[in-house]
Amino acid sequence: MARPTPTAEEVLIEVEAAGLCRSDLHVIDAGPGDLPYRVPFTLGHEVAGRVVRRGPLAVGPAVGERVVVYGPWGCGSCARCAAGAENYCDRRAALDAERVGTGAGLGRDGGMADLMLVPSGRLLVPVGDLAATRAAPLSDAGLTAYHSVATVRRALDDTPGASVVVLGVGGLGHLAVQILRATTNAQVLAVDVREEALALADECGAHFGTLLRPDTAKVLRGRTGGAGAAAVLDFVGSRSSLEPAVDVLRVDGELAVVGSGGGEVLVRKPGALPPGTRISLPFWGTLPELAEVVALAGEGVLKVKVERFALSSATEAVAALRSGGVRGRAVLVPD
Ligand code: FEH
Ligand code: ZN
Ligand code: ZN
Repeated sequence: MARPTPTAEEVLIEVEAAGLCRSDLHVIDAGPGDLPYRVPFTLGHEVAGRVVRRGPLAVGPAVGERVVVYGPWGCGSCARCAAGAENYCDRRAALDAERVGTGAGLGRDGGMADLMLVPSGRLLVPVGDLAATRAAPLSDAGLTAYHSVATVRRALDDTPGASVVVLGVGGLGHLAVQILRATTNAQVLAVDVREEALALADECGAHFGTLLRPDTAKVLRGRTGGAGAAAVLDFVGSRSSLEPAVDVLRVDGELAVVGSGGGEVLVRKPGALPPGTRISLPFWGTLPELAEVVALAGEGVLKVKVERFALSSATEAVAALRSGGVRGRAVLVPD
């Protein structure tokens, strides 16, 4: 591959690791015109690497520094982007209409490659000597989990003896369990369809884990003394996960639908949702939050469970993720 030359603010990264996400599967499976992206482009929106060359106007980490790439690339100048919340760029719709892509590996060439151009050094967070395979997942799985916890934090902090349910203990869920244990006093209740995922939840500090069954909401409510969960983080977002999510919610609780499983929640009064329910659809996270996630990992508080694949085995990794056979996060490493 010819070595791209960074211009203006651009920075060239030598990729050391790129995580594989369920959103990559959505991109791979999308039909023509389904996504606001021009094709072809290289996937990989969860990237760690080393700065190897900077454009003449580049800011941020110097050549030689090891970094993770903040993946949601907004307009860079609206109020949200200026505050480091490019995940919620106010010009997203306009950018999508121009088909300029959502970010690294999402309409723009990403990190499933040896080299990757980043539009600006403002999108890079130094990772010190964190191993690349454990750093890369922080930029998406870790950041999204952290932002999701931040979204429901008020319900957890305002409710003495609060319980929080984590639905789906995969690449994001296992990190959410660790973040909840490290940053809240809530009782963490984990749910998954795989025994090995519940074992991972236990390793990550969950107080209780149960397989998804018809009576899951009743089982979980029983662990809360009958009050229900002050917050539910649904990293699956399917019909089968959202049903127990709604049924286990406490009055005045918070439901964060993080997974893109295509499930639906009927918002109606009167209806199944308890009074006071707040629903959010957290997306990725902010640049300041990414720095906080990297700091937690650097302190040894956040440990990513990784399944490593050579970049040349990317199709094997995709198949493993599709079949539910990945424990933790799949990470691709250039050959
Ligand atoms: C990225 C692009 C579009 C939808 C969802 C995502 C997430 O994987 C980012 O965390
Ligand atoms: Zn992702
Ligand atoms: Zn913007």
